[in-house]
Amino acid sequence: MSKNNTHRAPQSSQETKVSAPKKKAVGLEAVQKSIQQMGRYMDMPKALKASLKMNQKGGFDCPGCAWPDPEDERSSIGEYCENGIKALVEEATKNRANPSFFEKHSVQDLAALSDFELGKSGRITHPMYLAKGASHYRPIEWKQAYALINQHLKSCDSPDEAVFYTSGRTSNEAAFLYGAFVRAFGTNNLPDCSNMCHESSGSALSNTVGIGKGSVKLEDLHQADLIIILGQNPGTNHPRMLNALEKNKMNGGKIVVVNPLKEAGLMHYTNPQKPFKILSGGVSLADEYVQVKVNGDMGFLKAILYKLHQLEKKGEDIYDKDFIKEYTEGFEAYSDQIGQIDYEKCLIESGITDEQIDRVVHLIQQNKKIIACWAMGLTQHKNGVATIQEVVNLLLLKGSIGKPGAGTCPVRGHSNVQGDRTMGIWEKMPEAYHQRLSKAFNIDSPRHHGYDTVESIKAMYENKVKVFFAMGGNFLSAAPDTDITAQGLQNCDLTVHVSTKPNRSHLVHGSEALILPCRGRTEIDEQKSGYQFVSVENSMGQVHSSKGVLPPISEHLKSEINIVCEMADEVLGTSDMDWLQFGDDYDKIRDKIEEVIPGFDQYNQRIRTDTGFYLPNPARDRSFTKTGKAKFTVNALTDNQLESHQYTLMTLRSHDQYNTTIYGLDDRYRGIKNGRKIIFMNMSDMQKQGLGELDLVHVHSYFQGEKRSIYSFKVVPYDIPSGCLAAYFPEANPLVAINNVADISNTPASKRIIVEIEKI
Ligand SMILES: Nc1nc2c(c(=O)[nH]1)N[C@H]1C(S)=C(S)[C@@H](COP(=O)(O)OP(=O)(O)OC[C@H]3O[C@@H](n4cnc5c(=O)[nH]c(N)nc54)[C@H](O)[C@@H]3O)O[C@H]1N2
Ligand SMILES: Nc1nc2c(c(=O)[nH]1)N[C@H]1C(S)=C(S)[C@@H](COP(=O)(O)OP(=O)(O)OC[C@H]3O[C@@H](n4cnc5c(=O)[nH]c(N)nc54)[C@H](O)[C@@H]3O)O[C@H]1N2
Ligand SMILES: [Mo]
Repeated sequence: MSKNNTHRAPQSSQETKVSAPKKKAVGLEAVQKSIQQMGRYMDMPKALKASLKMNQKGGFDCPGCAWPDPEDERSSIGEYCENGIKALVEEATKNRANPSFFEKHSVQDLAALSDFELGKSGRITHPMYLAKGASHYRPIEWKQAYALINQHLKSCDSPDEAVFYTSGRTSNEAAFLYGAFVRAFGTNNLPDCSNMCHESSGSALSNTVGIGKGSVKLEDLHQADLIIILGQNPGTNHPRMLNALEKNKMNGGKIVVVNPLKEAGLMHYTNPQKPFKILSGGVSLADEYVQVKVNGDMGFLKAILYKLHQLEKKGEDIYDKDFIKEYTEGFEAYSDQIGQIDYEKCLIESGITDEQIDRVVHLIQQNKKIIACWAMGLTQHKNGVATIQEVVNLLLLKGSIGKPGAGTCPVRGHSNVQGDRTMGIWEKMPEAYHQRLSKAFNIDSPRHHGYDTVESIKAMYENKVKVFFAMGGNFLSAAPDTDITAQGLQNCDLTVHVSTKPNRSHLVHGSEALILPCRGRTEIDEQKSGYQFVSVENSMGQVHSSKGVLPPISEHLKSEINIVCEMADEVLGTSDMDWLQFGDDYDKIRDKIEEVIPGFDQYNQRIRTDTGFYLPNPARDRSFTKTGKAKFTVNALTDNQLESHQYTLMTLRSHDQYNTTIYGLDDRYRGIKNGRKIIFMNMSDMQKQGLGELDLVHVHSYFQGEKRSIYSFKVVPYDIPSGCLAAYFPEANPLVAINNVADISNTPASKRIIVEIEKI
């Protein structure tokens, strides 16, 4: 592929500056940055009005991450964080990508903008259409847009020639109806962002404790004796989690952090809402910082488990033997295997010393209520499912699940990604769902599995897909193997994006393309039956309502629900279901959800309470799997050894982005100003390669004999284990080979890319 592909974001031209990484997170500077963002991109009175309703009872759910809100007291000055404000500002911006914007800029022109500039062009105001061979998007009437979609869907030889993607911001109501429409149309091709995110957690947890979601509630974090945080950067990606960690510390809890990077938010937190805390300098978080190598977690966990096994054998009382006996199976096989593990190899794999292993073992030995939190640092690896199963082994040994202050805490990403899955956004929903859906909608829901994200890309690349439809998201930039994904999208006859803001997926399109603009979470949604609210499920399985407060930015916008209803009406016109009724009154959707999805009894009543309700969670009640037992598993130790000129590269988020939406060009906590094409590298590795700060390099990845490259990245010396590198997502995505995926979950292994560095 050439170096100038339009589907790869160009570099911003500003000069990059590097300073020492921060040792503390949040504090007054975060408040300052929030106010700055509001002032720059929004009208201030509107910004303040919206910020006071964010995450409040009766207000709207922050469109950022899925962290839960406190059930009791919520801060009256603002139940949000710096990055929540950035998410709000991004949606409620005063900038507009209106028809004259699209008239002025051809698709080619827009592709020359960086992702940051493209996003800052503002909210999309009208439905837009790119005709075959045309250079510019032009406005189109909604009716014509639906007719075009219908025409293309009808021209498919089979419903499986269409793919329907979902990003995780979509509400329960919209996701449920969308899933129903796609099944009524006749396919299960419902890839979603979760396939690239916590799919490994879902696979590992379903297999071991019988539910693919976490088991803890917010108050459990406050009460835990010990919280182990692996592969997660909450200071940036879930900042309100730091409040929970602060409470835990105040209650005498301990925190172990396992991460190749010493992320500021894991080390020290200054709560911006407590003046006393600001003056006193805040609270230290990590009691033990474990600097594993990238994907060294399996080695680390096995080293710990081996030592616990030895101590138990010596007669120390480490395991919760009653729990193991009553609630688990597979302990013998697990125990045999861990007793024979090569401990020295575990140390080499993890990069951790025997002394530090002993200190962590001591903490685990002393404490009974343990929570493990994790995110992408564990899931996006070839062995991601196995590593998470090993985390579960540790919790099971200590009986640390299904009791207060203990359990599994996969920290979810998008604000409703968990709800979307509950609602049926999955390419392989179980038979019971299909049966109930078929009855509720008078259809014959197709049973054969559909494509997940990676399979969709491959099918598009192989010309097996004619229509690609996306409910939100930025498929091109979020997906692995950017060049292959771009080709796949370009192979389609029609690509359709329901979006709020312009993104690169609009610019790398099928023969024809549509952008359908929708209302966002922050906006008032009025329909025939009056003002509507929607509902979402947070990271801890709590379902609550969300009601917008700002006037929609354009009268031409539709809600995602309206778009699904009107499209369904057009495409399934002959069916005997009245789809339009759902758009008039969202209570009617919730009634259907109650019919189809377990746990939503009296949905319309219970959702109208202040804090909503928790979904049933068998693991929380110690009712595990079909046999009733939780499963110990035997997982192989990793083998991550490389040749001396090779490195393991992880892709991660800066402090100034929301996935592919770039809020700004800085990464404050890591000391980066004005730079996204960055490679973080250990100083000794830089010396070995003859590299100085901000020298330019090309990076080449090698996978199954194929070479992929990214060009002209700047090297930054950083405290990262030797042999490991880090770069930002999505700039480094062209390096992630489409077949470089996690076993079982098929999640792209975007945290372990084997690369070589070429100095230029
Ligand atoms: N502001 C903001 N909030 C967000 C998002 C955002 O982009 N911006 N994205 C949302 C989404 S969709 C998600 S999924 C979450 C993502 O939240 P995170 O998972 O926290 O996001 P990443 O930046 O991918 O960070 C991964 C962390 O794992 C570490 N890591 C990488 N590889 C390894 C490894 O092999 N082992 C260990 N132990 N650690 C490793 C990295 O150093 C980094 O600290 O955040 C959500 N919230
Ligand atoms: N290399 C690498 N790749 C990764 C990751 C990684 O860590 N490394 N992380 C992966 C993860 S965890 C995830 S979740 C995916 C994210 O993948 P996606 O969810 O596909 O990507 P986002 O960047 O969150 O999508 C942003 C777009 O959503 C649209 N949007 C925003 N709000 C709304 C709304 O309310 N409604 C609608 N309809 N549209 C809206 C806007 O147009 C915006 O441009 O990326 C994955 N890709
Ligand atoms: Mo995610």
